[in-house]
Amino acid sequence: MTLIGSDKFTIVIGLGKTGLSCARYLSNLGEAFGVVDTRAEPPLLAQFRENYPGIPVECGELNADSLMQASRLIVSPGVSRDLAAIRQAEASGVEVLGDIDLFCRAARAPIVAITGSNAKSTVTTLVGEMAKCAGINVGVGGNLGIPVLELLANDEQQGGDEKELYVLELSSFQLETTSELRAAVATVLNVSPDHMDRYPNLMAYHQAKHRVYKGCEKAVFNGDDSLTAPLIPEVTPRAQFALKTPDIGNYGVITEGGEQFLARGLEKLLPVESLKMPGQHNVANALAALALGDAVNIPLQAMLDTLQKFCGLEHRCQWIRELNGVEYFNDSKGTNVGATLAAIEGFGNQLQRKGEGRIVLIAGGDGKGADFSDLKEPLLKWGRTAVLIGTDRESIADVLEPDISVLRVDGFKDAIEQARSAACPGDIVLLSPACASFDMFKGFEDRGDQFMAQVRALVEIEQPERAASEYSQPLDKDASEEKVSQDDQS
Ligand code: UMA
Ligand code: ADP
Repeated sequence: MTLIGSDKFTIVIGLGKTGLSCARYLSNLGEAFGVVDTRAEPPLLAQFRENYPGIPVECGELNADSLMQASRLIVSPGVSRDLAAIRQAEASGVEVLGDIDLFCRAARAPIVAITGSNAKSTVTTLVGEMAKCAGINVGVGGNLGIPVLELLANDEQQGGDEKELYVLELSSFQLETTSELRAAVATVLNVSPDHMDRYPNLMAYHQAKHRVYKGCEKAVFNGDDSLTAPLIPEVTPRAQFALKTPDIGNYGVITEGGEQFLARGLEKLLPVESLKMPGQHNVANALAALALGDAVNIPLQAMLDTLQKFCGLEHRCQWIRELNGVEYFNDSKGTNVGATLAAIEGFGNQLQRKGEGRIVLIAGGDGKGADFSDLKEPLLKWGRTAVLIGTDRESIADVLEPDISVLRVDGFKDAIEQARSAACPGDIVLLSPACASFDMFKGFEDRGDQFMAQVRALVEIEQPERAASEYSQPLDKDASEEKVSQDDQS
């Protein structure tokens, strides 16, 4: 890359959404910059050249000599800062940061910073909706989809529409390059293995997540997950949320007269029953949102009103339809084992209360180096069969067979057909892949949209003559000891 005569030159690494937002930001500030991308033909290259005709672009393997000419590198989340060329540039004194730090240097409103292996988007959206409901001018973005610098586009940079609060979903990838967050309140919602193709071990992933707490004014963490507890100075105020009776200052669930309530200390806030989001994991999410909202003074009534309206996001345990006595759910955003476990356990408990029905799970895709063995126990307890697709279907089959019935399929349409044939009245067909989607789809939304469209297109078939009870195994306390086999599906 040929440099313009300047001692302050930024190289943006990555020509995706984040790279483009950085380009727009730097270009508006009139700063000298160039862009590199490790791919020979990054998809946004043509758009970039059209928008920024004079800006140098270098595609293909990163060149340490080029990077060392810069005064700073802004690394996109999809690129590991551990790449040799980046490390070499850093060692030679080049500053390395990400778009989040760039944002933090410019943002003037308090930041709610949210990370975790699962529930980030749900909790980020909830807190954003709570703030909106209270009439607060809030910017919501980050890993959720809108690059953070885009949130500045209308205010700090251009002098209008000043935000009063930012609510940011931050991934471990983004946090790797973030040092200056200093959030008004920060949280790690939960930690379970994910992205094991990027990190050498769980500890490295955990450490990246915990960068969210750096310099925070207050911390919120999950009392049911010790891996989320912040390692920060004792003087920093902190609150816990957990699915148990809370202590003073913490958030939890109080059971009274057989009814459950969301609670803050001894104060009952809202019957759990009035939440629209399904499943116990969403009770935890509601408590986390309340704790975060309180930390930045969102009025309580606005938070409670929001909790009673918010139905959850698309592709997260989303109900699609009922057909021949079988309910279909889309949990395409279940892209890691932790998320799929939450879905199986949530629906399994529901079936158990009902006293009939099992789960037909459609799973598989790009496993990102995950260990799938934790899926076995809940599937033994609540599963009928697992229909497996995608690149890593064998790795999943390896941990389930022979105790759990497994059907391997090639196409998605076939997977839905097989799941439909395997399901009995009272069952749930659940797409919760425990894997990323990129081996077969454009993304989790594409996978979920295709699933919903194909499920909606299924036509009712004549009910088999035998009674539902002949098909469904009752779910009782000993169900965990039952072995589900092919024999169960006559
Ligand atoms: N890539 C290269 N070479 C490059 C640059 C990128 O091969 O030089 C590849 C990456 O490996 C990745 C893809 O291109 O496969 C996109 O990477 P990117 O950094 O350009 O991504 P953006 O388009 O900027 O989108 C990123 C987040 N993507 C990733 O972290 C991979 C988006 O989160 C986020 O919404 C967006 O910034 C705005 O903040 C997506 C995601 O999948 C939804 N996140 C992961 C997750 O949720 O599990 C962390
Ligand atoms: P993220 O942004 O962290 O991926 P989402 O809110 O998009 O989080 O949810 C991702 C997946 O995690 C979905 O499958 C959802 O059903 C599941 N999920 C949501 N909340 C929780 C939770 N508290 N614990 C475990 N899984 C959860």
